[in-house]
Amino acid sequence: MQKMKIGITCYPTVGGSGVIATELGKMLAEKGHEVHFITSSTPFRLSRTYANIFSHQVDVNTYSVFQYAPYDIALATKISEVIKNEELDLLHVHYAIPHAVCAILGRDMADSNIGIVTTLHGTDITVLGSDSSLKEAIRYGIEKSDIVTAVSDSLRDQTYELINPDKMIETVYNFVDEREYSPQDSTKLKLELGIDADEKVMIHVSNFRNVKRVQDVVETFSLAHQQINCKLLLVGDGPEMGRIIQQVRDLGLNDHVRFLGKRDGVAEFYNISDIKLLMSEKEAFGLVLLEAMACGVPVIGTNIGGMPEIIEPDVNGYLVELGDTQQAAKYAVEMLSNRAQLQKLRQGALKTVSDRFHSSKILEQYEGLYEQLLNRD
Ligand code: GMT
Repeated sequence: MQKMKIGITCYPTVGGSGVIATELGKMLAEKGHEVHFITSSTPFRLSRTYANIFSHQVDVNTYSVFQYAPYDIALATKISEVIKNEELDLLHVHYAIPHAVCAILGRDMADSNIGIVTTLHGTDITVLGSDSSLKEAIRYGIEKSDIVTAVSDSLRDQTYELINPDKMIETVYNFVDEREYSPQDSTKLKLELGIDADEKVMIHVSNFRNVKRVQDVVETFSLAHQQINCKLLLVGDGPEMGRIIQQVRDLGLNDHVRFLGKRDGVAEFYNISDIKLLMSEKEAFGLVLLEAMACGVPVIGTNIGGMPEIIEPDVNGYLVELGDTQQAAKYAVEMLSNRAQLQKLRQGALKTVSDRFHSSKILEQYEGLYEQLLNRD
């Protein structure tokens, strides 16, 4: 495998797309490639120092004439500078808007012909793709990229439906760093959270946006809790939090729900959990499902977006229709009250991650695409 100089642009501080981009950059660096992040700030997951990872920060001019600071122009300019100064071999941008368009402009400004890989992550298509002020720019970004990937077949198909681009889109799934997400004994943390060692735990991790339907998670927990002694961990924060706090209060569940806020390392919380709940109405992939499964936690998710590509019913969890909290609670009670079944699903979850979504496999897929670009005529 030839060593490459790879530029990566992503949203550095929020969301699954930034996590995937940063983890990918770290793994590429560990394989000996030189990685250049071109972002508005240092990616938050880039905690360790790597000799072959460089961070190029975009400075945005805030001159008073501008009603809106021209971030996109500044990003394109920085991309063009880095292409020239660092002699990049290729660019990999995550999230279509504005990153794909900025990469194309930056390449043009640098008078370069390096390849551009664009990865679509979800809301860049499923939410922004129906906005008439962005749709044509998204199509342009996709069509002018050299290679386009989507994080699930579902997102690929939705992109064709919504944007109708004349471009082949390849699926490359999400992955996790198995060194961080793996089964570990975290009983001490469980006791510190006031949960008995033998008490069952459900977990939900998200940015508490409307699409995550956290109210359905709480409703499912409430129904299951009527039949089985258990606790719910809510990790993350976002616009719906106030509503969720009120819902928990109204249901009289304050003593049984732990609000843990935004956390960097969530592996320990998965390691004290028995079931992961993700009841979203849109989810291109659901990276948090993989994080849970890699810790041996089976999942209950909605039959939407990329989730059916990950959740195999009765193997690593269960699927329910959107909003069907009765069925979700039924599955949860069955899982929590049948030790052998829960153990089988735990093993199934671990096997799914290592067989189908192992980081080494996904990394190879991306490297294969990069090589295609480097070796084209
Ligand atoms: O909405 C989010 O969850 C954040 C968003 C992002 O772009 O940062 O996540 C999307 O990308 C993740 C990584 O590829 C996927 O695992 C998520 O499913 C996807 N979110 C949605 O489609 C809602």
